[in-house]
Amino acid sequence: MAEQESLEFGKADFVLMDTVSMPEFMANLKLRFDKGRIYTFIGEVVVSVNPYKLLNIYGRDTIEQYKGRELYERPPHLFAIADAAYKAMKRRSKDTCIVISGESGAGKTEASKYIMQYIAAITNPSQRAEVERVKNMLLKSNCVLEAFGNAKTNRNDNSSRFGKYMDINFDFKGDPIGGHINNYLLEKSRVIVQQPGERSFHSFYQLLQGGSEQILRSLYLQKSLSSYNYIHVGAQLKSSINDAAEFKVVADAMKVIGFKPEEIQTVYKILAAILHLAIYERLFCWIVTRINDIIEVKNYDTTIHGKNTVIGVLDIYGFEIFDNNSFEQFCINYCNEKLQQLFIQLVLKQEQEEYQREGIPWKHIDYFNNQIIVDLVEQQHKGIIAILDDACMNVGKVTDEMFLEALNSKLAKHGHFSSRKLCASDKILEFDRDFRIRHYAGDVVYSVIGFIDKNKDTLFQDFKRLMYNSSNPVLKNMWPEGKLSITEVTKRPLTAATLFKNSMIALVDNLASKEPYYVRCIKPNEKKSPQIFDEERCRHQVEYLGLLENVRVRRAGFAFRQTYEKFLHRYKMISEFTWPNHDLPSDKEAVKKLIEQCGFQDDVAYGKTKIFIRTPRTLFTLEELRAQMLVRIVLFLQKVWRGTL
Ligand code: AOV
Ligand code: MG
Repeated sequence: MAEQESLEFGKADFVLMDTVSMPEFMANLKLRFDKGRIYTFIGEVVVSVNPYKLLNIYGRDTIEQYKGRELYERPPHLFAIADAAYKAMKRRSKDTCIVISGESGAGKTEASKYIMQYIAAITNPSQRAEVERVKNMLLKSNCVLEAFGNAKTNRNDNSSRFGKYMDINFDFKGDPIGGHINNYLLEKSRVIVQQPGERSFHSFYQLLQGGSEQILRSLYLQKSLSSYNYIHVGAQLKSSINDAAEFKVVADAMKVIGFKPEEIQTVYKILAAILHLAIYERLFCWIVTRINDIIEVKNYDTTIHGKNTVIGVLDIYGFEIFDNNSFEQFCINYCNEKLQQLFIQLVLKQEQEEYQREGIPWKHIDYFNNQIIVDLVEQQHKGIIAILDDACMNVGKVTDEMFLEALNSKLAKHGHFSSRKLCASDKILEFDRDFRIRHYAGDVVYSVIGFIDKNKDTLFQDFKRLMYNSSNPVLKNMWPEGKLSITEVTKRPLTAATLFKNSMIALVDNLASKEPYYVRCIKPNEKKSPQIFDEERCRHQVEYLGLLENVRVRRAGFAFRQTYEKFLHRYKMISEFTWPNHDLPSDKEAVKKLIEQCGFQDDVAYGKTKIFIRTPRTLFTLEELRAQMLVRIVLFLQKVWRGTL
């Protein structure tokens, strides 16, 4: 258990609660928030409440207190989890990952930055210049990506509008030697449309407000924000202008004036470019690719230097509900369902299944399994994405409303799906333009408007070719498919939703292949206030994050397990019954003998193939005993060698 701070700060680990109940959980969470203790453990999971104020708990002195210490030796902190992931990676050559989840504005991005700062601070003790350079680049990449990928929303002034998974590669010494960033679906529609009170990506404002006169002049830009529609949210004016008719009038006028047909074509292409905003996303992906080119590990020879291991840090857009939810919110919330499913799989499900398999007495702990919602979205042929793709595949004009009808006819009976119908007696008159998903974190109503277009995400091949043929090498680089021939491009590209789904499945597979550490972030209120602990909002998050179930599984469970064979391999020198070899009937019996000799029998359970240890302290003591024995063995061998024995 975590080192106990003074009791006035509440319990540092929820596992220590007197009774596992929601009121007690909430009382502890609130007490700690009020006292500025924003982190609390559930075993190895860190629960974090956004303080909405700067706390003096991330400085060099705090880093020193966590460096190299065991998770439970210090009060709960992000640094404890970062150190645990780092140690696991270094000691056991394990790839690890830190998964940070929580709704929009809960503090994920800030947490990911503190974790990276910690890792940077504790590595490279010998100050190798090359490692310092790599660390600096990894830290700096955050700020570039935030400028281009974050924006003010109504939920968060610095909301991530893309998902980010960053691998940090370490050499055999445990020093960072490079990294790789995967980015997920940027909310590009924000460039043209923002909801009231929201902004476009930070980069636009930064350029206009911060760019020198000279730079702005060279780009034909004015400093005044109000000059640019996309970033100046004006009143939506109703007008009687007939755009379609005007289009023809203007085209004719251009011809008359003497514009060549190809020039007019180019004007339209450029207009299309701006409308499609292909470009902003391309720019963003290009920036990520450029960063990756620079930070990727080069010339690492594993035969000379040993294994190169990885710590992954996942900071993705949090679950969100706006007044108006569209395709992007659908993807973002689906992504959060996938991460919740991973947490359930790894923390709640597999853990309990293992106890059952090993024959450890276990009373099943119930929890809500959101797999049903994941299936609703991603199931082949039947899920929402499949139905959307079907609609997009249809030749002929398919409208968003037709897609909604298809959803309704196929999913009407699904417990987590509904769509409002306007009915007169038994007859359906028309569908409203939205559908509702009962997500694990709450109900969200999505407007279908734009789903088809955003999913198709078509860009004309002519346009791609135009960009590819640009004399500007950067532009050319952003549009590599422009070089494809007509025959090569006739293949139908995957839709945006399917690409996103595939990237989510790959992400989850990747995370599941590593040793995961979790940070579960909670947003204390909707007002961004450091004072308010909105009990209802917090309880809701504790509920849907499954934190109480997490405590229950953890409390009844065991912190550590290992096969008898491996356990003996590591600790057999502790007991004369097992060192150097045992003559007991089985490894299991030998482990029992060793444990009893150390007096830990009340803290362990013996499974069919594995020993289970309840508290980490027992493990630490075993480690200490092992270290003492190793010293004695070495001294003994030295004496033998010197002939002084
Ligand atoms: P998010 O990443 O979870 O939301 P952020 O990490 O951007 O949320 O946090 C939102 C804001 O809360 C930050 O800009 C800070 O003002 C404040 N904050 C968060 N954590 C801390 C902390 N540890 N100390 C002080 N202030 C903090 V989103 O990206 O919207 O899902 O898509
Ligand atoms: Mg964020």
